[in-house]
Amino acid sequence: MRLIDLEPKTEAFLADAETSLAESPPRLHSKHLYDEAGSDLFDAITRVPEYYLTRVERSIFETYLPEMADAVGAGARVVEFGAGLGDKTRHLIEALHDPAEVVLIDISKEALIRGATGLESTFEGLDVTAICADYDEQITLDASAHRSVVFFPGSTLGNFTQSAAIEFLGRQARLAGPGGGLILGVDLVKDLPTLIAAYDDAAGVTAAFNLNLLTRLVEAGGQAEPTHFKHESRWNPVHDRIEMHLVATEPTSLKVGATTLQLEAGDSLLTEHCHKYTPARLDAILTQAGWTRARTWTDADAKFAVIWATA
Ligand code: AVI
Repeated sequence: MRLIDLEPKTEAFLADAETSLAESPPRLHSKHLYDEAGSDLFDAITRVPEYYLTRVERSIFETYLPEMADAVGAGARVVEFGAGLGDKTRHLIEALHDPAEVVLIDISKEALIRGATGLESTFEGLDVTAICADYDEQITLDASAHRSVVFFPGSTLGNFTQSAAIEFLGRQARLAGPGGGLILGVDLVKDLPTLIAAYDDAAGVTAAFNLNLLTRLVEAGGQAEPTHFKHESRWNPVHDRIEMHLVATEPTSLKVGATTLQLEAGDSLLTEHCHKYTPARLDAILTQAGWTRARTWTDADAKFAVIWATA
């Protein structure tokens, strides 16, 4: 395994919170949801009945992997954002026709090394490169005779604003180069009760995931009273997205560095965007980023889509 460390800057939570809580509306950024407790809670979210995304995407892969492998073609170089530990990566590599190389990109060196060594031991002879970098980095790969295919499953694109999604996919089009490909998992616009429940499950796992941000803030030295907040998932019809909020249930204050924020009952902190796509909005983003959608695989209820696009 070859490790390339681009030494991404991990932005300190408190410094970032000090700035984002002073914005209007006040925010805590979703990238901070994933400390150790948050990552475990997200794992638990993927198993609650209301959170259909992981289950449905998996079923699409199970059904259409042979078609995806034919679209990708033989001897591809697969480039995955995220540590590649999951079943999705393993199943994709298994299904592909004679894959040449896998390049894993992740901000966490530990997760990256775990993912890369796991893949290497599962697929003997597979060339594995691990790059420690964040999603904002323009990665350049060695020239290769192999077609590069970017793999970005799991609806993670949905957590980017529309402009950030275009920038990210544009960087991946440059990375893949002309003739390169993209396998992208995205969640689709659907009825409101299904969407709201997916982000506000009855067992309260998503609520715990969201509220964990405040616990983290206190542990890191900020001042906040987590019991003065409740979790809420809201639909924003202008941007076709679920927004996760932490809503004050009584007058309360937060203090982080030089920022003091006074909240009345009902005021909220925005913590995450989860965009849902229509084919038209997705195509607009892909086109602006330099991609053309060539195939779309979806489930019987058209809840989720995995798309194949070419650069
Ligand atoms: C990681 N990401 C794709 C999840 C989503 O559905 O947007 C994060 C999440 N937030 C609450 N539940 C799940």
